[in-house]
Amino acid sequence: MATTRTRGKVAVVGVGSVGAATAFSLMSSGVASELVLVDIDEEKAEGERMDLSHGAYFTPPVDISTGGYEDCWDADVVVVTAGTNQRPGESRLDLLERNAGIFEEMIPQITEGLADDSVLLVVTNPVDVLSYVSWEVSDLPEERVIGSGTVLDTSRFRHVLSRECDVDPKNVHGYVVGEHGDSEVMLWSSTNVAGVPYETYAARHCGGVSEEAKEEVEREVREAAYEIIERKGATNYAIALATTEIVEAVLRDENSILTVSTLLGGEYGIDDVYASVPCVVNRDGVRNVVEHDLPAEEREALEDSAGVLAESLADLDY
Ligand code: 6V0
Repeated sequence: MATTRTRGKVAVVGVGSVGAATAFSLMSSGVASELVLVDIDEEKAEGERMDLSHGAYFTPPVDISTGGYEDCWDADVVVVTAGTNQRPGESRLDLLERNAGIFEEMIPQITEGLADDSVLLVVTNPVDVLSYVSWEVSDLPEERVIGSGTVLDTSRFRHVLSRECDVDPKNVHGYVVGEHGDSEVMLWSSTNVAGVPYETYAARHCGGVSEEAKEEVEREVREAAYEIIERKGATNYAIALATTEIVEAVLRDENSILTVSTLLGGEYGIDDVYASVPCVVNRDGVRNVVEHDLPAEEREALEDSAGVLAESLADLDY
């Protein structure tokens, strides 16, 4: 049964460029009735609080404060964007050791007093590995530890295809799965425009799609973050909107299907890694994984991607 509470308290831990944009998005969308901003740089958190508060006149009512990890304990959702970000030319997995150390110290302090129905949403990269680390060091049930995963990449994929076909991205259905990173997999076999298989739609309405064109789409999606970081030093707006979408799915008990990163236990032949696959997301976190019958090529690519993540976990001795 759907809950009646549709707004709630959201804690944002790490209010750098991603955390601040996320707080702004959560506030503008009206999904959060209470926002608490937590950062080791307390002055930065306070500056963001002041700036956001001055816009409260224009948004649905929201109570914004700053605090410490203990102020996350009664939040409905704790969004973690704390850590260091990707430097130009650096892969997400290069960030691994730096951010894993931060998480091992920080997450237990966030979760030691966390309410039984709170959901922990990890955004910091490498998001799949850090979601696993968070789950391991927190003692939370797996369904309540979610990574933002490839929700952003799925949105990028739909955006690129919608541009190619000149249709609203909302009418393009296709998923990016696996690692949020270089080995991610675009599920072309199930991609469609308004229910029409993508290749059929493209052949009928936009001059067809060649294998080279598909590779170009994949390259654009996969390298989007590098291209943006090269130009502005970080990515923040689209991930903030993607994070808001996930928080909404939780707070509004939506049962939305989103490619969040979740602990796989045999689904798609993958076990004991966090990776993104389509999941039903609601007030309890991940309700269930949606299993596609993948063609061999996509299944193998997804298994390879999970293998990359398993190797990273092994490097960290998890
Ligand atoms: P940033 O601007 O450096 O902000 C990070 C913030 O975290 C800073 O304000 C720090 O003071 C703070 N911080 C560091 N350690 C702690 C701690 N222990 N407790 C509380 N706060 C702390 O980085 P930015 O906001 O650009 O990126 C944050 C993370 O998001 C990085 O790991 C990015 O790689 C990642 N992204 C993830 C995406 C995804 O799709 N999952 C997309 C974009 C960025």
